[in-house]
Amino acid sequence: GPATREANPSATAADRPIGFGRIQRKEDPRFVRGKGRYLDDIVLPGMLHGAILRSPMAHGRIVSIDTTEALAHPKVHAVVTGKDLEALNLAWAPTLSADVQAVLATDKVRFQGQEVAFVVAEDRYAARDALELIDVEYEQLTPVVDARTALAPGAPVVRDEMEGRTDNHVFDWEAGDAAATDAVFARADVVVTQEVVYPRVHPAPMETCGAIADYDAVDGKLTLYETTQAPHAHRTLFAIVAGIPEHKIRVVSPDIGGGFGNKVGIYPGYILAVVGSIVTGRPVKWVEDRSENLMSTSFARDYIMTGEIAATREGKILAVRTNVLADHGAFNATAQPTKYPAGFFHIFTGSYDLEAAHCTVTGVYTNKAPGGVAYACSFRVTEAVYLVERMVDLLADELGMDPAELRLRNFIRPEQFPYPNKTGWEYDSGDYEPTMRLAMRMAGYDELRREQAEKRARGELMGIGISFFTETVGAGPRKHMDIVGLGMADGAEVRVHPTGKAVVRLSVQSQGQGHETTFAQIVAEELGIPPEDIDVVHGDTDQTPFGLGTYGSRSTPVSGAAVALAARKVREKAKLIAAAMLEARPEDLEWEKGRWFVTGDPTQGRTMPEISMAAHGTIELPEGVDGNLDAEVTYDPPNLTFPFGAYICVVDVDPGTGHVTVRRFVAVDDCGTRINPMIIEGQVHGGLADGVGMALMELIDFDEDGNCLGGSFMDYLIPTAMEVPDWETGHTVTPSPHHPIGAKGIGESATVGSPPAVVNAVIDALEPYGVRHMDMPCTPARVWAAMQGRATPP
Ligand code: PCD
Repeated sequence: GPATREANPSATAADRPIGFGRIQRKEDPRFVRGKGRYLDDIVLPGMLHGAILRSPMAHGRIVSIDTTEALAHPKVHAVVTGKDLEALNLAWAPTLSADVQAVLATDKVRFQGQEVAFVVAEDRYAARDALELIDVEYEQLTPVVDARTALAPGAPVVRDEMEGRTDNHVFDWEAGDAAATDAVFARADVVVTQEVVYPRVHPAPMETCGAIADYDAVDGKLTLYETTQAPHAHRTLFAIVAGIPEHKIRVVSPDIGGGFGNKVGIYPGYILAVVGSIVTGRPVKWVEDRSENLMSTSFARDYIMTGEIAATREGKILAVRTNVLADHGAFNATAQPTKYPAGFFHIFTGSYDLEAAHCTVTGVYTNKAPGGVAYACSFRVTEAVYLVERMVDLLADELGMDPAELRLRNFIRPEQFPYPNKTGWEYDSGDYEPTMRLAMRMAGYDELRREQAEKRARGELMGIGISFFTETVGAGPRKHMDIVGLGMADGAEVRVHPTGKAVVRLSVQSQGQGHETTFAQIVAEELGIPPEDIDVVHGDTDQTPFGLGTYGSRSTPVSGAAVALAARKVREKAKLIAAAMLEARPEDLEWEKGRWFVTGDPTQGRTMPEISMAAHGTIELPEGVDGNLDAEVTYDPPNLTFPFGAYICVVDVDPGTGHVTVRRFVAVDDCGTRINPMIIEGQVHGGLADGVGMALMELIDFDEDGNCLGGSFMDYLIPTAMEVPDWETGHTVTPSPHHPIGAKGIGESATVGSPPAVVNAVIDALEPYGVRHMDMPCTPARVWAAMQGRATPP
């Protein structure tokens, strides 16, 4: 491979860094031994099992539900229907987007797979058997399947239960300056327009969603084990929805087998487990199966985008403009800050210095599953990056320019940061050209173009695709960003025990990305305590400070900052205690990792363990200093962080079958200060595989009756080691100026940045066939159709 490929040595104990660096993951000894404790590993005494009866059709009126036979099943303890929930005022629950969602359908079913009844039984098998004994009579209705026809006059109304509702309109939203953008477009030499579809996909984590509810009727306390990425937010919402006092709810998020945004929302199954436990007086476990996961929880994307890009003949990009039609399914349950119904889509100005930009987004209801989660994406950044990176490639094609050259000419320049873009963001820091040049060097870009020309002459189809992305992650300043009224800040608490070992408690939640290691490394870096001596506690609302949780790559930008600042508070307190111990003035002390010493006399110093023992010991503490070495911080970020990267993908397309092989993939990422390079590489590898999957294989599709065609891994294809190449990763480091340690997020960069690189490569390969654009996924059938000049098949 190329010389720039990053080595992957694991540090030995001797050279293990105290702080940032490549150390092995503290959580892996339990994971690689199969000793992780996931939701389904938890078995409580007397626990019952729940199963959900789901709608077989996309749209239908419920005529009657007969549960008599199911209730007569010897192992069944309870059967709950929408009518029962109505009596408890729980049939509908608020969503994260100020809409409501049916917990169990009462009037109509609005998507295939919707929750209709809940059975609680002795075991999982009996619960499933009893579902078949429930008799539901439906009157089938015409569904709204195509978002493009959802607003047509006379379209069936999905949400006819809402007072005065006569259409399927959810919201209109816009960003940027329409008039200024129109003016720039009017005087541009070149305008390129293209409809670009980001189809419906699904996060599909290895572990599906589930919950165990344990309601204690004696003390009124609810313990809820959940696969959740946001335990504290869930607890508050449960308190509000179920009317259980918040201090009587404990949410425990155990080890999580992948989240990818799928475990942000509160699903009917979670609420039903709670109802089941209250009704039966026993703990109730509910775990969805793969098809339930794919059909009913949290789809992502589903944006139909009409993009326009304006430029001069010489290749100066002037402006971008887009109209988006967003399919939100039957209930508006997307997760994003309240102010932004289209999430952070308005970062679609990309990495380019533009004169103007404008976007409008219209949301519609259809008879499909609700969700619209930020699947490996900071609230629609993925759609935005895909759109702009496709449009730039289309422009390059129109101008007859090399796509790398066009990007290099239009980047925001380093001296322009902090850069206010035309839709209201302030990019914190960036230096794009070196990142792009490194990727081109690693790929051997010019050599690749020569190889491509030779192959084309022989009739072989080779494509080179580029994407350069800028994300906005780490929501958010709380004055601008909230989710259902909860400001987007996060807490952290650091305690140093008398013997100098420490514990750090987090409000955020790992789903596999290694927080137990990296957050220990942040404390280690700040206090000089070895990471193995720092315990990271998360995933239990009784044990951790309040905060909004993990998604949108916000843990490092927000919680990571909270941890660094809490550790710095501890360090300052340690200074006062060390001064007392040394009989020196605090201002005469200097810090080196793990120790305060007297300026000019390094022999006069005290180490952290000495100081922590003294803090809890018998020496007289300075005025105002209490006897511990603890600190707590709730961090409100002043801005988001803006990671970026340059990706180059090389594909070969089989001219006989349309099959695409990703031969090489070069990814150069810049996430500012790097805490653990090994974990970062792992994050990038995972995201790249994810992106190849979306670009080539993954699709949640529907037939004209609204039947979901992606309800199993037989139909919803996700990539394996067979479909992905040996990744070639590199990095540059442009720290965030406002983050205490200069770190930006990395968790989603590769999923965001890679689909356009792959699709651009496929389209580049098809150039001899005159193909300008095709929509994802680039399956053999679709590539073949594009080669024949036919429209994309369904
Ligand atoms: N880091 C470092 N450095 C830097 C940054 C970062 O080191 N500079 C690291 C940290 O610390 C961690 C990781 O890395 O460990 C990541 O981070 P971030 O970026 O901050 O992120 P977070 O928040 O933590 O996480 C989250 C993400 C997301 S969001 C997603 S999708 C995905 C990712 O994460 N998911 C997952 N990754 C992962 N991995 C795994 N394994 N699993 C999972 O599930 Mo969403 O919104 O939810 O859709």
